[in-house]
Formats: sequence, C-alpha cells, structure tokens
Amino acid sequence: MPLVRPFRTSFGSQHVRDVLLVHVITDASDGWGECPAHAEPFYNEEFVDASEMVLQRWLIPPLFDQVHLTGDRVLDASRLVKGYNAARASIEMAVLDAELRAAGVRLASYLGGVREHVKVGVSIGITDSIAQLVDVVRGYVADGYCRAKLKIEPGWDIAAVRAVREAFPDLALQVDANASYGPNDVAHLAQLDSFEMLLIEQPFAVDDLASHAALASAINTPVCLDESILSVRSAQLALDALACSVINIKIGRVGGLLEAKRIHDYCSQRNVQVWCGGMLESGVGRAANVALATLSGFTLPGDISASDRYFARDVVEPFVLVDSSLAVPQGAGLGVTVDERVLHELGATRVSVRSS
Ligand code: OSB
Ligand code: MG
Repeated sequence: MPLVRPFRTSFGSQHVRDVLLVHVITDASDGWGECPAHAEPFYNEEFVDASEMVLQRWLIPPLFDQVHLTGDRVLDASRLVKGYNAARASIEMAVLDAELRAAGVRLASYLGGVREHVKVGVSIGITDSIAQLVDVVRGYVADGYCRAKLKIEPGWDIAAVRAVREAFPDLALQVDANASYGPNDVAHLAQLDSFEMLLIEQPFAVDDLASHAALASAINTPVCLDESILSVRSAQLALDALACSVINIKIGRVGGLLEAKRIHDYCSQRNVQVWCGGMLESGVGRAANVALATLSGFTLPGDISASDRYFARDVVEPFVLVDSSLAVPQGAGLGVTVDERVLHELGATRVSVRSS
C-alpha cells in the first residue's frame, strides 16, 4: 500500500507498506487479522517475509488440531515458536474476529472496553528541514490532531523539538527515538526536559534498561518504552528497574491482543499509564488498535491516526478523525469489512493453508 507521505525514522524511510493480512475461514464464519511486521528487520528482528513463512509452517498448522478453536487458545498453541510476535498477533486477531463475528460480539466489548471513541495523535517522521517539519505539524494540527509525536535521532532532536514547541506552544507533544541513542547521550537528551512534553519514547537500545533509568532519574518528562516491552514480564522488569513510567502497547510487538490486554491490566494495577502504539497498519490492524484503546487504562492519545493520514485508499471503510478521535466500529469482531476489490487492485496475492 503506497503511503501518502514517506515516513522517515532513525531506521530508514518508508514509501510503501508491505501488508500481510490473515483471513481465517471457519465453519461458522470468517475473520481477518494483520501482521504489522515491516519489509525489513529494522524496527525489531521480525520482517514480513519471515512472518509469512512462520505462519505457514509453524503457527497455522497446529490450529487445525484444535477441536474447538477460540482466540484465547492461539497463543498457547504457538508456544513452541520463539519470537515472531507480529505473526502470532495476526493469527490470534483473525481467529478472534471470526469467533466474535459468529457470536455477534464486538471486539471492544469482549476486551472490556469502556468508551465509544478513542483519542488519537499523529506520528511525524523526520523531514529535510526544520521549516518543513513545522509545516507538516501545522497541516496535522489543521486536520484536527491534538497530539503530535516527532521522530528524533542524533542530529535531529533539540532544535527540531524547540522549533515545533515555539510554533505550537499548547500542542501536546512527545518524541520517539526508536533506540537510536547510546548510554553517553543521557545528558544530551536531558535538554528535551524543557519542552513540556508528554513523554520521551525508547531513546536507548531494547535491552538497555539502565540508560533509560538514568535518563528517567535525570528529567521530569516521563520516559516511555516501546521496543523493550514484549510481555507482562518485561513490563514488570522495566517498571521495577525504574526504566520507564509509561508504556506504549502494540499488539504486534507483544504477540497479540490478549497479551496486550494483560499488560494493560498489569499496568492499571500499578497505576502506570499506557497508550496504544501503531505500526502504520491498514484498516484491519487499525480496527484492533481502536478496540484495544477502549480499555480504561489507555489514558494517553494513541498512534492510531485516521486512514487518510497513511493511505489514499484503505482496505476497509476508512477511519475518520472527529475531535481528534476515532469512533469504535459498531459491528461484531473487528467491525470492519475488507474490500476484496481493493486488495485485488493493490495486487495482493493469496496463499492458502488448509487442514490436511
Ligand atoms: O516506533 O512507534 C514506532 C511506525 C512503524 C514502526 C514503529 C513506530 C511507528 C510509528 C508510527 O511511530 C505509528 C503509526 O502512526 O502507526
Ligand atoms: Mg516507537
């Protein structure tokens, strides 16, 4: 799917999304899921061609042995496979969608959601100049976004954030470094503390809790982890290490909607704020993100922008921005309908895996 604007981060510039959807067909109904892994293993180690192979060879076949397959059995059925959380999330999502569509239950209700609209922000890539960045932010503010997240990297940080803060004194602002800084950058990053931001996301390496803890103790702005959090267990370790005070929950990073909910529940118990991250999903994954973000502990705006921020044409009915929020779809399951005509026009190919 071509992106309406290239998305540049510390790990490269993307112009298209290589989207992998999973379509589950059961006796009772069918369901869709999305694997949000990217074409290259630059965000984390997973990449979409590998996800596809793991799904075909190891994640899907054991599911045919289940007498009564439900979404809550998918994670356990795949416990022998290590990693590939985005692939795991996609098949769980599709099975849950099929199950809930057959039962006539919305995903948000099944998860225990408490709201009909979720507040969202927009994640803004690195641009060629600071003037251009300020223009891009201005465009999204005009579109109605109440919160902007700026991607940063060494060489594109303090001055860029300062310019945006000066141009938009009241905008809710946060930054995301995608692990592009090292332990020696703590003092440098501490300069970001003066811009009254909601949070600083994943400045250091995925396994470097110590540098995150050092930064967190040096500044007032909350430190948030993305790449480092893979499960309830890693959330507990990070919080105990004082490496963060806020967590970005992504369905694809943690291995599915149900682990995402468990992390949410755990953080709620500890009074830790969470928010729903994004991976430039199509409308299928976006519907799951919206449903997840209806849980009570998702108190910060999600990286769940409207469909037109990403794609000229989405594969489901587009999500539209109203009052910096997206409405939760009304229908059962994910509540969206995949337009197979759009898939065809995008040149989608289909691979079938059947019970033998
Ligand atoms: O780190 O949050 C991230 C997109 C792809 C991979 C990683 C990240 C992101 C985003 C965009 O920031 C979030 C979105 O709008 O989907
Ligand atoms: Mg991030």
